[in-house]
Amino acid sequence: MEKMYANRDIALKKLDLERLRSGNWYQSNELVGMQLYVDRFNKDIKGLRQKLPYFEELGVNFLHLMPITTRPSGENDGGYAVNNYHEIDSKYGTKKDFLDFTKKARDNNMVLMLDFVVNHTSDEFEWAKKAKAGDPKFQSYYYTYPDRKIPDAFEKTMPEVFPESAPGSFTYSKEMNKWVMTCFNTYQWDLNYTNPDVFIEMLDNLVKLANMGVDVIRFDALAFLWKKIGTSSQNLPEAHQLIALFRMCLQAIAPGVILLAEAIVAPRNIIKYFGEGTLEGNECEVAYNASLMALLWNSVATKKTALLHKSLLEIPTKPIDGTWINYIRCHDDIGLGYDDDFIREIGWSPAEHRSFVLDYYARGLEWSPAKGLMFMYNPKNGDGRITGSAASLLGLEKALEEKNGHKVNQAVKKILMLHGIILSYGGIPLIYAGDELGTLNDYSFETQSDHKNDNRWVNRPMHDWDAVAKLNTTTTHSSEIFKGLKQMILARKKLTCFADTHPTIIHPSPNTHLFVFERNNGATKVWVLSNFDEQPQFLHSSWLFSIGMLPKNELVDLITGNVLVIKNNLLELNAYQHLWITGT
Ligand code: OTU
Repeated sequence: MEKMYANRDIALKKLDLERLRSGNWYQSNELVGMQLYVDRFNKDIKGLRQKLPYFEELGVNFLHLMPITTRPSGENDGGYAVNNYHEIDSKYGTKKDFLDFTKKARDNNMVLMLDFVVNHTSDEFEWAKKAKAGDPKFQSYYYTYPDRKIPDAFEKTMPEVFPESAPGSFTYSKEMNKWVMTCFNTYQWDLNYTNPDVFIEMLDNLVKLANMGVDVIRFDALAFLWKKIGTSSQNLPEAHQLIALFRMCLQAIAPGVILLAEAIVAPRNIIKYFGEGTLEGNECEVAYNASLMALLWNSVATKKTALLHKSLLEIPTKPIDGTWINYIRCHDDIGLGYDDDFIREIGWSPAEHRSFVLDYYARGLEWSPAKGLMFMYNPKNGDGRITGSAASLLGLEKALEEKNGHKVNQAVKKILMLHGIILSYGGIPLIYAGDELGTLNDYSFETQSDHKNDNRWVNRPMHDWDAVAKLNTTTTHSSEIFKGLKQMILARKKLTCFADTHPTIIHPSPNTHLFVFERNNGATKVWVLSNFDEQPQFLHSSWLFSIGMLPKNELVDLITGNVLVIKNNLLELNAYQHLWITGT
């Protein structure tokens, strides 16, 4: 660790100190993120650099770049099969291009997030190659077995991640004449952390990434770090210990760098990756709010907010020093990660309800406005996940096909409403590149040999620079979404009560179509209201009194600046309306 610290650039050490002194910088209301594929956005790292003004115009100052290091040439899971943790793949540019970019980003106060694929390497990684060549030292870096005895024992209780394209959790390697654990794709070999050498080597890789000038490190698939026969091999206590240990070492070397937990697991398990108050110790500062994401899609499909309210109120709250990444869509699928007990408590049957949500988004049914695809359907238990771009899932693609202006308008409102929620709910909002333009599904993956087995590519579009070029000259759905987002981002940055140092108070509303929460820093109070229904919905002034929104001289929507009128004791929200209300 001493050597690793010595290799850290002086400029980064200064930034570490500044950040330590400024408290929890990652909880600021001024942060607004965007996630993108460098090659699909604007070709390469240099191309990305040219587009810095684009981010500035929208108000984005936090970038999550999808993997850019070397990877196998065919299928590589979008770079999540890594050949090396710090060599930049030539299709993105050179190491120098990347270092220059991180410096430029620092100068522009742009925060950078990159992945650390901590659970597995590709089967072309240096260690995997040595293992294939028969070196026992490197075979022990992975879970390798001469026969099916132990793999069979593991597989009895291990859920399959990609049951359609990569069934089972082991792959036979003919070079080694052994079975190797592959929880994800067959070409992604799981690292064996029961071997302490693996931790030491991976710590070195982690620090090298931090020392390139990355501010936030996304721990990919971290729930899988420890495997044990007879368990699901996810969320095990030893996985938490390893994460806490990575964090402790990183804190000593690069205390300004923080970790993001990519734990797309059950709501009650996600918050464990903050690690606060546990024996294992502190883990990640940030976690994906996968529960909120999945619940929002549920509310869109059902037009109701009961499950959302119940879950948000009953899931234990995150620790005060932690924060969320709030998002609607990312490069992956949407899993129906709801707590079955909560579904039952509101009077629905979990299996039937999930089946309805899949019907709504992914079965191409005529009554649904959504156009999504089914991902990894498992007929054995009816489990399936959903892929598709935000715009297509929210009805824009169908509305455009039908040339139905009213429906286009409704889809635009839904897109803005969901983004309004992630921009005001406590945490870092992460916009998925393309969604700021309402980009539709991209079906070209179906004809590409290295993508056709994985329909998540339907929601990994090329950036639509033609739409961008027209933003200021023509009114289109793209320009409306972009403008609407820009307006909300601007308002967010002015509202210190939106910083995640202040609580998010959920107010389960008597109207089952509405979602209401309050942000409050003592001085300013803002009530965020969303109507998930396609009909107007109302709130009675007596309820507005009960949550403190009345009496006031005037109620103002901070997004548009409009004054709101209460008529006959009722506040009306029109279809998919989204408001940030303050009283004066
Ligand atoms: C992550 O996601 C990445 O986000 C995916 O793009 C990768 O394919 C995968 O890891 C392997 O590197 O299976 O469908 O939390 O949901 O870790 C997404 C469990 C995934 C998984 C999650 C994983």
